[in-house]
Formats: sequence, structure tokens, C-alpha cells
Amino acid sequence: MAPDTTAPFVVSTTPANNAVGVAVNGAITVTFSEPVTGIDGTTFLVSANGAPVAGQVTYVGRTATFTPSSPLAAAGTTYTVTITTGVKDAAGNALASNYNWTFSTPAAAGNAVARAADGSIYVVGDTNGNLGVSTLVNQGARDIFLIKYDGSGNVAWRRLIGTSADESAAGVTVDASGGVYVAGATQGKLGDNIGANVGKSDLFIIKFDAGGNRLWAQQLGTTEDDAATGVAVDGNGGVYVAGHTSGTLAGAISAGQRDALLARFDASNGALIWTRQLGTAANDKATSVTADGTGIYVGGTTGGIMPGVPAATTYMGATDFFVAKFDASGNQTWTQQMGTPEDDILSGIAVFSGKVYVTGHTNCNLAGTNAAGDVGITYDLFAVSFRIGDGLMQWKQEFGSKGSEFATGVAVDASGVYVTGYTNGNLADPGAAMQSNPYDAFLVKYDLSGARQWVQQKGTAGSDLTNAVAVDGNGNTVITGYSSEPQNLAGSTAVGDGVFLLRYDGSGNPV
Ligand SMILES: [Ca+2]
Ligand SMILES: [Ca+2]
Ligand SMILES: [Ca+2]
Ligand SMILES: [Ca+2]
Repeated sequence: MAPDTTAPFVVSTTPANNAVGVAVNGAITVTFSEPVTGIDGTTFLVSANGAPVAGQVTYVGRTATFTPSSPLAAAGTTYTVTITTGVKDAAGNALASNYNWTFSTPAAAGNAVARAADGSIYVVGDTNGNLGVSTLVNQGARDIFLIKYDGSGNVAWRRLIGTSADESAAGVTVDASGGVYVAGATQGKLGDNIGANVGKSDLFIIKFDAGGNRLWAQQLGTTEDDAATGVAVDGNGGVYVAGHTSGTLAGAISAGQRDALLARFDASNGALIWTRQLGTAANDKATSVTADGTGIYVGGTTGGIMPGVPAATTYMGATDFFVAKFDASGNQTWTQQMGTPEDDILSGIAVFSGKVYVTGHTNCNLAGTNAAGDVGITYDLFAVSFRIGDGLMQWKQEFGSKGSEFATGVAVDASGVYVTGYTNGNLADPGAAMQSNPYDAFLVKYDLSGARQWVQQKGTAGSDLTNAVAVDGNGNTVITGYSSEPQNLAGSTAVGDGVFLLRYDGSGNPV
């Protein structure tokens, strides 16, 4: 018999090359013309905008599967997959050349939501489209949107803002006078204060009045990537943007790699008052910010020991989280850090009546035992409360199912603490087997002492991913995100391009 000299080749992939709108919970597969060897994490590579994606590779028959460690990013991220020539057939023939393909995730998401004192609701997000509204013009690539709803859920106005480059929205807040602040990142120039983009992505903040008129726009950045992740007002004329920078802000010192940042702007005219850059030699970022009359509270993640933590604090491993309080002058009042040997990722922060509340997710035992019992693999949500005066922890809770829970936001009022996110388990029956459906949206209520009150889980046969929650002071909540089947998401307001809005009363009933 003649020796086998035929190189193996790729027969098919999922997602297909150039696929768009790929569900973020999906696995990536490649099928070969014949059985192969050497297919593993070193020969099956996935990257997002050039950054490696973590995951596990399994191989059965002629098909290899890459399962990402966490869901793919929504909002139009492009992924590149490479199968290298390290893959060989049984006779030792290598793949003739590296095989590459690309795909991208959905083009839109609601990323943040805020409720004004008059009951109106503001939603921000980003889209590659125009929300299906012919009067809105996309300037190119991804733009940000801002929509105002009245208290009855009717659209008051919509804005689509951007440049020919990519924009992303991360935060929205409303001040007592009805001023609306939107923050995010742009690869172009959105700010009125600069002549051109400083380099790569810069952060921006834009103020609108309650009628949707743009009042001012500021852009801040370095020659490296900079982004805002949240925005908050203090009630005293200060507006604050949290985020991260891979460069060095003017007047600051980089601690190494990516650092967290906090910047104060004058709410009346947008003037930059001060910036703070803080971090460790590893990767750090602020993921959220809130404020009250006594301070500004920044939550984020770190790969080291954040400056300002109590002396006994240790870095536990992988990603830990931190909460830092600043005063209006930019002085760091206190900082707390928590974690486990695995991932502990803070995603939301809220303050109410002397306590600050954070949420996120952990794939370890942060507050109790990982619900699925598989440390390092599946995630639970967490909620932790700290005292605002000195940062002393008040309580911590971990909650999950046999699947993974990814918490994305928290809101609090006198009625309780509301945590939102998405799960591929069943939070109403946490011991049940992991569902075969993609992710569902969830909303979990705790009382102010950390006792769990109720759980709402809602989804379609597709992906339903919640990114943010807001509460109105009377326990009425609203959540926003992305659904691949918004028309099938019961009770939702379809915003356009897959963005949804769901409202609940304080008892968890849909309204
Ligand atoms: Ca754009
Ligand atoms: Ca930049
Ligand atoms: Ca750093
Ligand atoms: Ca950790």
C-alpha cells in the first residue's frame, strides 16, 4: 500500500467564515478531512481584536471544539480563529498551511441604564446599525445610542452619536437638574476639547439636557487604549468617569500594563478638574463608579495588590477585585480588595444610605461554596457590601446554579439590592442540570442586610444577555441588554437591533 502523503485539510467550521451576529455563548468547532493529532490549545487559537481568548479544546472523531472560558463579547467584536500546521494526520502529514477564519458577535447591545427622578428612563448602548429607525444615521462602524423613555415606556427621543470609527458606550447617569451624561470609548474624535483622537481608543463623556440637546463633549486619552466604563454625579457639580488606560495619563505615573483611572469633570461646562491613575504592575481596571454626597466609589479588577489597601491584604490569584473611595478633591480615602485563587470579577457598584454594594462573578468560593462544585470552571454571582465611612465589609453573598452566572450590574434603593446578569443554569432551581439553552437574563433581589428575596429569570431559545439595571427609589427596576430573539422575549420593549428593555416592580413582577 502506498504511504499516506495527503495532508489533512479543514472541511467545515462553526461559526462559518465571516459569520455575523454569532451568539456569544457558542462553541467554536472545526472538522477535518481525516482524524488528526496535535489539536489543542497551542494549535487551535482564538483571538478577539488581537488579544488571545482563553478556552478549552476537546477533540472527538474528526471535530475539535474550542469552548471559551467565558462568553464571547457582545456588541460587534470580531474574532479570528487559527488552526496551525502543528495539526497532523495519523501518518504525520501536517496541515498544508495555517487555516484562518473570522466571525463577529451581535452588532448591538444596551450597555447601561439610568432612571431620572421624574420616572423617565435613559438607555445607552452601541450598534453597527441604526436601531431600525430611518431618521437615525450611523456615522460608520459602531456608534453609540442614547434613548429617553417617559415613565410609561414611550420613546421621548433618540440620539445616535459617532464617527466613522468605532464607538462604544459604557455608562449613563442623570443629575438632579435632568442633565444626562454618557461615557464610553471612541477610536475617532468625539470631544470638543481636542483636535484629533490622541491614539487608539480614547474615553469620552458627553452631556445632554433632558430634551436631548448636546451641551458639551470631552475626550481624554493617551497614545494607547483608554476607555470609560462608568459615569456618576455627586450632586455637588462634579461628574466622574471611571475606566482604564494602557498608557500614562498627563501628570500621572503608570504602575505597569493597564491601570484603573478616575477623572473628575465640571458638570456645568465639562472642564477636566483632575485625573487619577492607579494600579499595580499587572493588569488593572475600574469597571464601575458611583457617588454620593460624601465620596466617589470605584470598583474594579486587579492582578496585584492595589495601592491603599490595608496592610494585611493579600493578592489571592488570577483576577481579584477592589473597591476604592475618593473624596471630591481626588484623595483616596480607603481601598479594599478581595478575591480567591481564581477569577473574581467586579462588574457593578451602587451606594445607598451609608453602604456601598458591589456585584460580580467568581469561579471559586468567594462567599460560600461554588454552586456547581467545579472551581475554576463555572461562575457564581456575588454581592458584597461595605461601610462607606471606613470600607469595613458588612456582608458577602455568593449564589449560583449548575451553570454559570455572570453578574453585570447592581442597583440599590430603600427596598433592596438588585443584581442583574445572565445565566445558562436555572436560578429558580439551582440544583437542576445546566440548561441546553443559551444564556437567560436574571434579576436577583437581596434585602439591605444581604438576605435573598426573589429571583427572576427570563429568556428565549436564543441568547438573552443583560448588561445593566437601574431602580427608581420605589423598587421599580429596569434592565437592558441584548437578545438574539427580542421578539420572543415576553414583556420586553424592543429597542431595535436586538436591544431589549424589561421592567419589574419591587416584588419582581414584570410591568
Ligand atoms: Ca462610529
Ligand atoms: Ca488613546
Ligand atoms: Ca497596572
Ligand atoms: Ca482571584
